[in-house]
Amino acid sequence: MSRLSDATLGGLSPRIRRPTYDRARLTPGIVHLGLGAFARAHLCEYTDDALERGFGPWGVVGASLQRPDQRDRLKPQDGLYTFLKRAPQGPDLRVIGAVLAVMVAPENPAALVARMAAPETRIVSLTVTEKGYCHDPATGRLKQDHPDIVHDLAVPAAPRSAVGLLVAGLRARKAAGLGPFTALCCDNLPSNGQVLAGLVRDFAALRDDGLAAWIEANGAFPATMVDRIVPATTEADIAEVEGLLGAADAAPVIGEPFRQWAIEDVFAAGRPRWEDVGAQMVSEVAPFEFMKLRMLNGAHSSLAYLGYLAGHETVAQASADPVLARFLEGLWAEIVPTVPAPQGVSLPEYARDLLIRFQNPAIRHRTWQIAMDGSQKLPQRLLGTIRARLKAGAPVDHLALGVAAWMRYVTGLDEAGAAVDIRDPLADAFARRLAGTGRDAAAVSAALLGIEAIFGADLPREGAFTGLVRRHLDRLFTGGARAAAASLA
Ligand code: CS2
Repeated sequence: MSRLSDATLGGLSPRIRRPTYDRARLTPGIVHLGLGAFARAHLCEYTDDALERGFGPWGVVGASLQRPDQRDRLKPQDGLYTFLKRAPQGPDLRVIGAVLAVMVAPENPAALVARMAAPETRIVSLTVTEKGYCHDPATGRLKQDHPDIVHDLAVPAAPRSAVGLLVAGLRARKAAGLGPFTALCCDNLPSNGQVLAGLVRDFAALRDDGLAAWIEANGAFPATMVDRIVPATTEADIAEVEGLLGAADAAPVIGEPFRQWAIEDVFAAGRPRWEDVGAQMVSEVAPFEFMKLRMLNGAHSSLAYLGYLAGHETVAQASADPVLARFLEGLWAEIVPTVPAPQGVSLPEYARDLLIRFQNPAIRHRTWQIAMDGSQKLPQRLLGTIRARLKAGAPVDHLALGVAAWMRYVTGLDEAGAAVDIRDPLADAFARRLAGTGRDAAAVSAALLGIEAIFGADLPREGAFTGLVRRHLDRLFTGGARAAAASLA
């Protein structure tokens, strides 16, 4: 079987959609940090669509900040890869051509900085996940003692962190007399543009104020809301794509048909016409972001912990469990009053559509995958909503069960007594704090509520909330996740 590449593209079945623009003429205008599955199924697909509608200098150079795998898979394919959309009625395949090359930051950080500083680079976009910003999730501020930040301040020519790389790229542009690129955050953080601007400013100021002031005056950090469910690609997906494509592809991405992208229209040096292909260019991203982070991601995380504990491997299975589906309805009823509806959107309809997306039987999104990095996700997904509800004197029963399920999960044993593979930058802190607490709901909840980077200084003092978390946790320990969820109905 031949491998997908520029040379073999013409030999694919004519039924398979592929770039109609001339890839040989495509030049790099976007550097994307963190070229994982999500970016390739989202920003890169929108950009591919935009290139088809109106060709322009918007090729994507991806950068991996850690491992070389993605480059190793995509290089023999000239950056081409398949996007397999999984709808309940069947799969749909296309080849995406927007990615020109992939760089591996640790192999040659200077080359990546030079690429960001090249005159033709107009946008540096990011999907580095929540923990990739080296910030304190409760406050959104730079963690100056984060090992990568400490390193990047000591060795500024060879940055490791996304923020260190952005600042090095901006510094090189200033030195060359160029204007800045737009830094486009595409991660699920609240006020993501503003947060990234603050992190870049704080880091730049730690080195020299001139640069921070230049960035402040000239830089652009649009806020965005990104949405598409993109589970990790599996070996079975790779084999299926090969059969459908008639060529080998080591790097396909899998996703749902739905996609959404709301972007604050403040760019420093131009952008593709993403609005021609479905992106929403808006002046205010906040309503979209609240809706998505609180309703989609808040429900996703709560369902991931409860579902995992209840023995459901995927979101589709968990959300088809009648007890957990009812829990989701109750959870959304608590969230909706805290969300200002974006213009023209009905939040109850949005919730109904979310349930249908979660239940898409063709998408195998593992509860374990979503359960990862809870310490970085809980603040914007559940805790902000809880604060808003408490302030309004409104009940938080379902939201608090989501938090308690996370606590139950990070105790490290599932309901059958098997070890849970906990992936979280704070995993060591959990283990330290939980030592000796056993299945004592009061001790476990007190130990975890004391993590200020997650809960802030305020939430542990909210008796109504902490009491509920403790009672839910007790039910989770004694009766399990389904019984705890059923007790809310
Ligand atoms: C998920 C998200 O992994 C997770 O934590 O909640 O990645 C989710 O699938 C996307 O945000 C959907 O847009």
